[in-house]
Amino acid sequence: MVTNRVPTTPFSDQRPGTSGLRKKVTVFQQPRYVENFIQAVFDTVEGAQGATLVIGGDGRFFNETVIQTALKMAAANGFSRILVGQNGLLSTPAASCIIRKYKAVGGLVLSASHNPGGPDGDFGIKFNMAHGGPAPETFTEAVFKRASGISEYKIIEASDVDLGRLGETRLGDATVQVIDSVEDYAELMETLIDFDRVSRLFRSGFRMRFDALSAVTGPYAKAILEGRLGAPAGTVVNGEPKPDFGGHHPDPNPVHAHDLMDLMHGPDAPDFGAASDGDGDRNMIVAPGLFVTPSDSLAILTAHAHLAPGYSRGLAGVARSMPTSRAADRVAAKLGIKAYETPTGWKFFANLLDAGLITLCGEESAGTGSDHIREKDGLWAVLLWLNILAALEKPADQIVRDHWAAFGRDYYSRHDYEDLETKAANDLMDNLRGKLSKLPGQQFAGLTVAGCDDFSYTDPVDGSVTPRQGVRILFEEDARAVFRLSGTGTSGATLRVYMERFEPDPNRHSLPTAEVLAPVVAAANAIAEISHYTGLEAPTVIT
Ligand code: G16
Repeated sequence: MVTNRVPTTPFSDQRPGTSGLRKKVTVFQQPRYVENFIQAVFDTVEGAQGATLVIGGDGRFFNETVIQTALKMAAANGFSRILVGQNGLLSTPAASCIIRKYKAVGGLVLSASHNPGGPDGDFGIKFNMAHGGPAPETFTEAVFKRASGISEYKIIEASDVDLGRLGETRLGDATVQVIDSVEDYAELMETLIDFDRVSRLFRSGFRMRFDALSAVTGPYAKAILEGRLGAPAGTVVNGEPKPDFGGHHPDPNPVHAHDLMDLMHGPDAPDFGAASDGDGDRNMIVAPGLFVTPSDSLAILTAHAHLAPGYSRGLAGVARSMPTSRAADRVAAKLGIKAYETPTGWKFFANLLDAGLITLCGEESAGTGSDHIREKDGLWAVLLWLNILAALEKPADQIVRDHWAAFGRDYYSRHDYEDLETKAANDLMDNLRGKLSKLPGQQFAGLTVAGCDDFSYTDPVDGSVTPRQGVRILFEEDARAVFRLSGTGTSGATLRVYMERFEPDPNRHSLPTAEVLAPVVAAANAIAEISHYTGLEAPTVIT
C-alpha cells in the first residue's frame, strides 16, 4: 500500500483550548485542516511506532469522515494496532477506559462535547494520553507549535474501513480492530457499582428517566440501565445518537435539558432523572422537584461513595475545579481527607489521580469522575447515584435535603454571557484584574470584599504552575464570585460568572436560589462592570 507524503501549509488557529481543538464544522472542512492537526498530534506522541491507538467519537456530523482520515493517517504514521468504536462511536469515558485497558499509547477522541452538532454546528479533536486522560498543556502546546510549522502529512492510499462490522482488517502495515463501543465500559462499571442492588431497586418499582439528548450515551445507557440492570424499556429517552443530536443542544443543564426538568417538576415525576452530554462525560442529576447542582452532586457522592463496592475502602481525597462550590470541601473535612482545588479543565485532575492523592473529582460544569478512568464520566455518576439510592433506601430529594442539613447549603448559580466580542471580554477581565488590589474592604450591594485574587495553581505532584485561571472575590458574608473566560467556545468569547453563598441554617435551605444570590449577582455586576463591557443587561444563559 502506498504511503503519501502530502505537502501542506500551516493554519494559524490550531491551538487546543480547555479540551482539545474545537471549531465550527466549516473550519474543520477546509482542505488539509484535519490532516494538519492530526499529523501535528502524531508527531508529538512519543512511542507511536508499533503502538496501539484508540479512535472514536460522539457520532456528530463529520465524525465518520474524520475517522476514516485518522485511520489512514495512523497507519501511515507507524501505529501497529488501531482500536476503533463500532460505527465510529466511543463516548469520552469509554475511550479513556479502552486506552487504559488495552495499554494504548493514547487516543483520538472526536467531539465538541456539549456544543451543538450538524453541518452548522461544532466539531472537535482531542488527544488523550496513555493514562486515558486529556493531554496536558505541555503536550497541547507542543502540538500547536508543530501545527504552526507543518509542511507535510502522511496518509496511506486505501479504501474506507467498514466501521459497521466488528472485527479486524488490515490497513497498510496496521491492524484495525472495530470494537463493541459499550462492552469494555459496561464491564468496568460492574466492578465499581453494586449491580445486584440496583437491579433490585428497579424490580421494586423504582422509576427513572435518562435523557441521552440524542447523543453518544444512548447505547451505553440502554445496554446498562435497561439491559444489565433491568430498568423498564423506555427508561432511556432520546437514546439514538444522531449527527445533529436531533436538534438538541446536548448540554445537560436545566436550560437545555428542559424536557427532563419539566417532567421532574411535574405531577408524574419519576423517582430519579438524569441526562448526559454529546460525548457522555457530563451528567445532570434531578430529584423529583429538585435540580441537584453539579457542585452538590460531587459533595453528596463524596459523602456516600463508600456504599458502592468500588469505593468501600474509602476515599484518598477529593478535588474540584476552582469555580465549583466549596460543598465537597466540607465533606472532605468531615471525612478527614484532603480537598484539592484545580483550574477548570479535567486534565488538571490527572496528576492527582495518578499519584493516588484523590479518588473522586468534579466540576461545576457537570463533570464528575473517579480514579477508574482519567476522564469525567456521565453514566458512572448516574450509576453511583443509583447505588447510593438503593443503599440508603431514601428518595433522592430527601438525600439532598439531609445533606444540606448535615453540612449546610451552598447556593450556587452560573451566569454566562455568550458570543461577546473577544476584545470586550478581554478588556473586562483586564479591568477587573487591574482593580483587585483596591477591592478588599469595599462594599458592593451590601457585601464586603474580604479578599480577592487571580487564581494560580501549583500542581502538588510536579510543581508546575498555571497562572491566571480566573478572578476570585470572597465576601465576608461567606459568599464568593468567580470570573473567567470559557476555553471551549467556537465563536467570540464567553464570560462565565460563578456565584455562591453558604447558608448553614436548615430553616433557610428551601429559598429560591435567585433570591439568596441576588446581592452576590449585584455585587459581581458592579465590581466587573459587566453591562458596561458586554453591552448586555442580563446573561445569555443562567444555570
Ligand atoms: C471541558 C473540560 C472541563 C471544563 C469544561 C468547561 O468540558 O473538559 O474540564 O470544565 O470544558 O470549560 P469552559 O468553562 O472553559 O468552557 P467538556 O465536557 O466540554 O469537554
